[in-house]
Amino acid sequence: LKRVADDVRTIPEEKVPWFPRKIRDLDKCNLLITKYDPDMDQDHPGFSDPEYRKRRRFIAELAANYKQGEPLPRVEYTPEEVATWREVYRTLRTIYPDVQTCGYGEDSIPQLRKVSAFLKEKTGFQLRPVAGLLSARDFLASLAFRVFQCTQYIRHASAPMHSPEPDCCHELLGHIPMLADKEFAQFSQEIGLATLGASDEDIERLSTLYWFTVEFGLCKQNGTVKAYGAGLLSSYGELIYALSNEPEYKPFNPEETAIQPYQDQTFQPVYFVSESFEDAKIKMRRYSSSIQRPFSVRYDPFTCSLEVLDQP
Ligand code: TIH
Ligand code: FE2
Repeated sequence: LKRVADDVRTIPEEKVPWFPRKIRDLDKCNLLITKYDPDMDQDHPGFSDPEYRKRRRFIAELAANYKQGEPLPRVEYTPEEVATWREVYRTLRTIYPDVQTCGYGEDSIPQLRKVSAFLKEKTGFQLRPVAGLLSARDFLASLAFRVFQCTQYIRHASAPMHSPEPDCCHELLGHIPMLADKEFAQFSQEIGLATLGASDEDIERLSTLYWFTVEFGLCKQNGTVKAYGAGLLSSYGELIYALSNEPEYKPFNPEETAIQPYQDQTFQPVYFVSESFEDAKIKMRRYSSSIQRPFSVRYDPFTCSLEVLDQP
């Protein structure tokens, strides 16, 4: 009887793609996408700058060697890198409240170790270094563990106001302030949990939803449309554009948003506006629970691992 029962149990599980179950498994969530790699992409602002490319390889190496639980690597930024940061920071500072914590300053790029400790106290999120753009499946899976895979290199000095790929300006000025918010942290983790073991099609839809919320989301607050997406908060160029009334605006509705084509070379042609952040959260939760999986997952914060329960 036991054998029969075991066989029955293994059938549906075979079709489920592998996913991390313990926080240590995130060491295996490291599939990089070479899309905007400065070594591969001729349109990358750093493509014809051998010094920049060498530096990127050095910082990528730090991330590639990292294992979960180790202290985060420290990067001694060069004066040129600090100058790029200063330009981005100063421009954004004109529109944001002052952030005088964990090493942020005009002349200093904060170290991930300090920022991660700060986040951990605020919302339980922590950082791990990543060498570049990750596959959506691996990137989103880490959110289920309240781990944010964070780049540590900086954008090329020739294009400070918009970068086609994530860099530490984007992470530190776009994502970190949002991840320090409890509601937003919860929202992010829930997207991550929904992706675990999901089909490629569901991953595609969930990463599109992530794109139009966490990265490029707009929402109303006291009747005014505001940006909360990290891709807007870190790009002065796109932020101004997104709030200019020039692009198209659509109401956030997960079924529709999930299938909206998007591109990452330049500004978005369309943005999705939520009635409130709370509303986005409720709608997203409803959408996630409609995804069919032969099991359900619950994150256990005491053991930093997942409880996987068979669906009755
Ligand atoms: N375009 C953003 C910036 O310039 O800060 C970075 C990115 C966000 C999402 C994808 S790339
Ligand atoms: Fe991002």
